[in-house]
Amino acid sequence: MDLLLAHGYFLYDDPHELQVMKPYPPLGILYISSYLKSRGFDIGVFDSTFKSLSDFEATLDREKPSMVGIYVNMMTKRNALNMIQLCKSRNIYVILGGPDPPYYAQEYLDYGADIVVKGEGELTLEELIPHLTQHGLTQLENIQGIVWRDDMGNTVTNFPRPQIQDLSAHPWPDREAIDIPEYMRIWKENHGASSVSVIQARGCPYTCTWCSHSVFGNTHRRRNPADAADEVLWIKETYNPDMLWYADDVFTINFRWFFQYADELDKRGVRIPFECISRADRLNKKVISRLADMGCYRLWNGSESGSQQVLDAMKRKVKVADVQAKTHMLQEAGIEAGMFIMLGYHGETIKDIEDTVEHLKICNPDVFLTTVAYPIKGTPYYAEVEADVLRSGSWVDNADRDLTIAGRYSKRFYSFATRWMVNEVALNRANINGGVTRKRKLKMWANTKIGRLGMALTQQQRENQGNPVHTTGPISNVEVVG
Ligand code: B12
Ligand code: SF4
Repeated sequence: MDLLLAHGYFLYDDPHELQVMKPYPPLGILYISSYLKSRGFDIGVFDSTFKSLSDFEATLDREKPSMVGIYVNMMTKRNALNMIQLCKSRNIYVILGGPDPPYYAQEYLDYGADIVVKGEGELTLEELIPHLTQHGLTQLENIQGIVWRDDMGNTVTNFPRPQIQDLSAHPWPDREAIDIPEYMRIWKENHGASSVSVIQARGCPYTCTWCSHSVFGNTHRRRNPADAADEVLWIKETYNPDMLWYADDVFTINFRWFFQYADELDKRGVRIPFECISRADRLNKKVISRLADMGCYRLWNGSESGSQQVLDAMKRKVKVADVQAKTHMLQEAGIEAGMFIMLGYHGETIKDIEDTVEHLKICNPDVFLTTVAYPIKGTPYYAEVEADVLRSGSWVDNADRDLTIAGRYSKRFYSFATRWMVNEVALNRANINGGVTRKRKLKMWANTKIGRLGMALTQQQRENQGNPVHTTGPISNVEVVG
């Protein structure tokens, strides 16, 4: 085997993911696998999703790869660090890729990784594998897109690698290397319908300050619509899932492409219900109606805040009123409206949170998820709050999602704010849509009061203590389903 590709998402070890139970395979390593196989390499894939760290260890001992490539994002970092150690204790070269390593290359190299790849992995690994086989970790200076250590122990960042020009010239992700039916089974068992993911474009040119662009930069490249539709036809013929999940950052970003793609699906007679993400400004009546024809049953809109001031500070480039209008338009077309809400962004006031609650009540989404803002290294948001970023413990022990910011409201404050928001919106929804018992409504009402009271008390505590350094941190995502 030339290379074993792996990732560190262990579903059964993650209590939060076990509650959600919506696993998708890591498309990045599957793209890399199919490309490298098409170039004649012998590639293995360790899909950690349904496995454990000891399964990984056993795979290393059985397959004895000379190189292991690991996908790392901030959520899987801790597991990836353990995997690095297991590889290094067996003298295996470790190459890292994905969104987290580029801005922490030094730290990952210190931890034992041999090479960090920035950006897309396909072309870099195609060059790196034969190089490592022939020259080991020497003479790496001409390989674009990597960070490595020279003989003197200096960290060297090579020139970036140009991005893949024609995504459709590359093979589809290597789904056959992993157990897609098991993903579908888990979905069906937990949600009544099986789902398969697909991605038709890479990168997003928008500027939301907290969003990580560490892999694709600010570029946007689309696959050709016929090739994209062929893959979906193949998915239907091979797996016949009940649903699709488009992992694209903004699925309807380019209207011309979107309508051509919809036509290509029609030509092939493919209509699989799907879920996707977009933005209010990339939706209109015609797009929404076509989405509905195509089988879109839920569209997620990164709404983030009901305060225009906060949205502008985030450089989100959307208007609150537009989000409200498009949410209603989606629902009128029979598409469920999902919303992502972010609390605790830099400069957000209580009035902004109140505006967000009002905004949610006006939108009346079918489902919304909340997150407390956290700064991801490499983003403009991180740069803005960097001086106040607090890390409890060492880099090894926590990820960017655990970072806290001095001077913010406390974690408890946001926990109460979320309680208030979720129940206030649910109560409003119950009043509009009906079908909720009086007892249940009373409970929601009580929770709105507890939430608001908690906010006031935690705020008061902060003021009584002379506004000392308080920190925010992540709270679990809350889902409200109508
Ligand atoms: C779809 C998606 C999800 C989905 C499903 C995830 C899945 N398994 O498919 C859901 C909604 C569940 C999700 C959840 C979250 N996500 Co998400 N997600 C994405 C999204 C939009 C697409 C992922 C994808 O399929 N990309 C397509 C493939 C082709 O790209 P890729 O994976 O990056 O792979 C390429 C390179 O990275 C590289 N590469 C990859 N692996 C390797 C390995 C080696 C060895 C090498 C050399 C190279 C290499 O080559 C690949 C091909 O060119 C990305 C953004 C994006 N556009 O990538 C965010 C993204 C990965 N998510 C992100 C975040 C923050 C989250 C959450 C934490 C959000 C939250 N608040 O809860 C959760 C965490 C969930 C978890 N447990 O991991 C961040 C990660 C930031 C970071 N620094 O880690 C991203 C980058 C979004 C962003 N722009 O900020 N996510
Ligand atoms: S949050 Fe969405 S729209 Fe904004 S930059 Fe990121 S991917 Fe693009």
